[in-house]
Amino acid sequence: MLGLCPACTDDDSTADGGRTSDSTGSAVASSGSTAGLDGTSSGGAGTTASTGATGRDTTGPEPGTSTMTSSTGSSGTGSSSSGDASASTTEASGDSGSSSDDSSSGDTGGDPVCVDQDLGGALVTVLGDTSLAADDWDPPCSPGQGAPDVGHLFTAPVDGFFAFDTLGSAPLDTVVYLFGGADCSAAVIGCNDDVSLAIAQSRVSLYMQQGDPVVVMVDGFDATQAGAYALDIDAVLGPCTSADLVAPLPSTTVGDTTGAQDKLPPSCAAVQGRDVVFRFVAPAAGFYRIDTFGSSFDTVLHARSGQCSLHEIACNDDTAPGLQSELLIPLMLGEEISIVVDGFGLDEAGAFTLHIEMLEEQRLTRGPARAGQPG
Ligand SMILES: [Ca+2]
Ligand SMILES: [Ca+2]
Ligand SMILES: [Ca+2]
Ligand SMILES: [Ca+2]
Repeated sequence: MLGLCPACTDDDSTADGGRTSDSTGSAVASSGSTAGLDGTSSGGAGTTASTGATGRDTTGPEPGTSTMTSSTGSSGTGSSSSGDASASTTEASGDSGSSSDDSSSGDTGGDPVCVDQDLGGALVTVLGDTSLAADDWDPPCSPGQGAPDVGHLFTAPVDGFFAFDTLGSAPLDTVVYLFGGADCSAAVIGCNDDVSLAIAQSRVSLYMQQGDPVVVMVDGFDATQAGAYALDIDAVLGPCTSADLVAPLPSTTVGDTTGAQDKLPPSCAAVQGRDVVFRFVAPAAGFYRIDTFGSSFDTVLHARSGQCSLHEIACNDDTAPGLQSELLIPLMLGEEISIVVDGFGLDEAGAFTLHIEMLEEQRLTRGPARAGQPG
């Protein structure tokens, strides 16, 4: 979509749907997919991949693999134990309940099971075991296939950032991915294999609005990876942005990410990093330069359309000569974006300086068209 984002694809495999699922790979939406569930925005990721094929396991001896819409039938089978809102630990799917259903159905060619467990809006740690489940889905961000997987339906109890991680699942090498709807016919909107080079567990975070559903799939890296897992659901409740950046431009804003939480992942750098999110509304149509030059740490800058939507419009880790970051973005008059000042890893945090200026005022209707934007 937008140019001027040289680093965005460097590190794609760590943060983003890597489109590695074989023949049906077209289902993965193309934008930075570890993203927010903002129904109001024009974000491309959530809606473009409507085939429902994403993540569907096509390797097994499944008959009729072309009927991707079959997930409506399978979701919800034996899985409606909605948790309550208090944070706690819940024993999931262990022996009796849902996940044993799919172990009997999946391998023998039945419909793939999407939702093994309905968590409601509970911020819990789910303890489960993928070895009791079947291999129903393939992760779109890792090459591994053949591992059994367990799906969890989660519905945002309020607006906020939600993180889903399996960090407590060692030694299981997990992959976590999110279907952006109440069942697996929805597009995959986020996927992570490894949190870092040293950690084989996974974490995906996104902004959700109250009532937004998501299916959190816990999968293994490959066919050898099955066993006990801990899926932790955490939240930073509240609005998408912490402050507005307002004209006049150029503007300089100082802040500090030291005490901030990790809310949104960039597509072009480490999955985890403490961040501060600003709202910006373009005062005129033109090209804008946004940078963190002068900041005290290794920054990452990324921007989403609207209120922390799925649609990442730009991402940059380093712009020479240092480790700070720069974005160049064309914006329409009145266009709203969320600017994320992030760090390269959780240890990279501190005082930052954020500059915004408009480089060139233009009639963007005659310039490069923005995907998904009215012309
Ligand atoms: Ca699987
Ligand atoms: Ca992994
Ligand atoms: Ca972050
Ligand atoms: Ca950097």
